[in-house]
Amino acid sequence: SDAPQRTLPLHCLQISSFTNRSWSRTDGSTWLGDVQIHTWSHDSDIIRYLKPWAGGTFTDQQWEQLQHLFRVYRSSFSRDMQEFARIVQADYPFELQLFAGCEVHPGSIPESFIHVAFQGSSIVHFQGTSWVAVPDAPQWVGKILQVLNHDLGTRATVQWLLNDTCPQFARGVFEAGKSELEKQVKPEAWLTGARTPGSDHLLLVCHVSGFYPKPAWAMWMWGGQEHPDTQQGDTVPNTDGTWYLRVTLDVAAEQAAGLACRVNHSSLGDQDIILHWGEKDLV
Ligand code: J81
Repeated sequence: SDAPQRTLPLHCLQISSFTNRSWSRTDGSTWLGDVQIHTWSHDSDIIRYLKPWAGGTFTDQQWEQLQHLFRVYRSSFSRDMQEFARIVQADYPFELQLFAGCEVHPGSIPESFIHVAFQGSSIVHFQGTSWVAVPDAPQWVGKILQVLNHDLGTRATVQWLLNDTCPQFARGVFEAGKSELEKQVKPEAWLTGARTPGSDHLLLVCHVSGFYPKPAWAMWMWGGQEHPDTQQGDTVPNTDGTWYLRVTLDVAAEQAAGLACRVNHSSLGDQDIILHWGEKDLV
């Protein structure tokens, strides 16, 4: 169909820890939106699928070619970074993080990127056809850029990975995993409350758990109005790929009666969950 094709960003994370001149480890993962699809451990020669559809629409041969490229890359990376560390006299231990990926927007060109961080701060990224330093990068980064940009073969490969491989792979893997990625899982919700020691206040907690996708809304309600003192928690992952959220409210004990928690999520349509506070919820 001609309908705009929705996709999700494809992200690759690499963490490389350099302990001393002769020892380092590199671990990697790939994500489609908030779903992890690959893991690549330091002690493994292969990039492992975490989902049966993690190969997307690539053929076995295409995937084997990529695996080979990344195996060469991983060992070259460790060697080259040790050499750079020697050139700029970096102190050990140090940590390098690579964040790379692409997002395919319907009807416009894909956006791809690679960012490199040293000791947690961004230093270098790939732009157009070459490596460039971030504006506030330390002075020594200049020396390394000269060497990096001298390697035309790697620059060509990076452009190919960013401009062709990544968008093609992202589209394919989204297509292959579509039913799982677009699943809707309803939340469960429950209330707990505890007396705040040394006062006549209650801390009420509305728990919302097991939902997918991530966006969810929960609020303490009083007389049909959103209670302005509601404290929003962060939405955090459960271990099974679903999400958990809680909202809390600190109230005087005598005001607790009549409070309710209201929950909305895409899986519920307009059937919000409404839970009324009661003494039974005290723990
Ligand atoms: C302490 C210093 C911190 C500095 C941080 C700098 C960030 C560096 C980012 N660069 C890289 O990640 C590339 C590292 C590997 C690269 O340098 C090459 O060694 C490697 C092998 O290249 C050689 O063989 C290639 C064919 O296999 C070509 O012939 C090339 O010309 C030749 O030099 N390059 C690759 O493996 C290419 C794939 C790169 C994929 C990068 C993804 C991030």
